[in-house]
Amino acid sequence: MSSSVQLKHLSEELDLLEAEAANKIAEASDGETLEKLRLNFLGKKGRLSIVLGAMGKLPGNERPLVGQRANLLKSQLQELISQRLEVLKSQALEKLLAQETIDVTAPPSGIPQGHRHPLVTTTEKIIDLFSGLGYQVVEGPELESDFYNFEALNIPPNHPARDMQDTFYLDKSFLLRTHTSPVQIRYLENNHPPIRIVSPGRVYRRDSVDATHSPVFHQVEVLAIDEGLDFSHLRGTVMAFLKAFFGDLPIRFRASYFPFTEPSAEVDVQWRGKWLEVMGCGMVDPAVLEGMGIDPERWTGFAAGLGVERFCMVKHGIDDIRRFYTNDLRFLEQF
Ligand code: 2NL
Repeated sequence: MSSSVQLKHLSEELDLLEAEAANKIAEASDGETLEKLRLNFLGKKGRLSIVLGAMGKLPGNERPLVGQRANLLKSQLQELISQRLEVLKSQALEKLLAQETIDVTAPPSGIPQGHRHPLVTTTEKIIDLFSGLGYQVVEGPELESDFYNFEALNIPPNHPARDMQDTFYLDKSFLLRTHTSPVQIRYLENNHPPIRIVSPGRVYRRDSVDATHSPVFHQVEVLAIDEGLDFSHLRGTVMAFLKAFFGDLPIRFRASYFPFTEPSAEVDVQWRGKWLEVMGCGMVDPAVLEGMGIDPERWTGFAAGLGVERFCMVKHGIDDIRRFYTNDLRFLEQF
């Protein structure tokens, strides 16, 4: 009787062990916990070993029953543990993959994206059109000497542009350039014709601020010097350029005067029924060429200058030059 009680006792113990182990293995959330469970149930001093040890006290004919059951349980638990380990491994991998996923269809972050200022895009557009005609872009200093800004351009000593009222002087000899022509004079010092250059940049004049004036503004100047250039080349270049920039608007040339060109002209485009002046131009005065050591009997040149702000205002119907400098996003975001 006592042996059957023991047999029953051991069988119950194995039932308990099976239920408990299966539960705990299923609940194990990592490899470390699983290894502890393995030692606890299947290790040398584990609970299954204890049952197997107690088996020795059973009568010989009952031992195989418990032994088979215990061995079966052992391999079942081993199988459960290794299955659980596989599940945990693949869960960890899934988690890692999910973290590394880049959702290319996700909506943008909402961080505002800036863009170029209208004066920059206008300057680039103008430069691109002349680059396409083979002109090289040349830049130079904003701080200039009287020689490059005035003297080399045939601007006489008593000319109003030289007045303290019109030009920002740093001292007797240095000033803030009033146009980008000095860039072209510097280029002529180091390069021989034929020449095709375009010079963009910031220029300074002592104007009071109003809707059409700013003491700092932007200019692009164009200069071509070659054999046989005449006013028709100037006119053809300016017409093609204005058509490419503004579209097919009526264009007219008006005789004008600049100290550095002869003859000179101002150019207007017609927009909404009004003639608007957009640039000045002319044939380079022989005195300017001669001053740069270029023989005016052999070489002739044409030049043109324009204000970037004015170009942009005419093109987009902007009423006030100050819009470009006050950084109002309601204005800037329209471009
Ligand atoms: C205007 C007029 C002009 C030039 C600029 C130039 C440069 C050299 C020699 C001769 Cl190196 N001329 N530049 C010529 C005619 C007009 O600008 O209304 N600018 C806003």
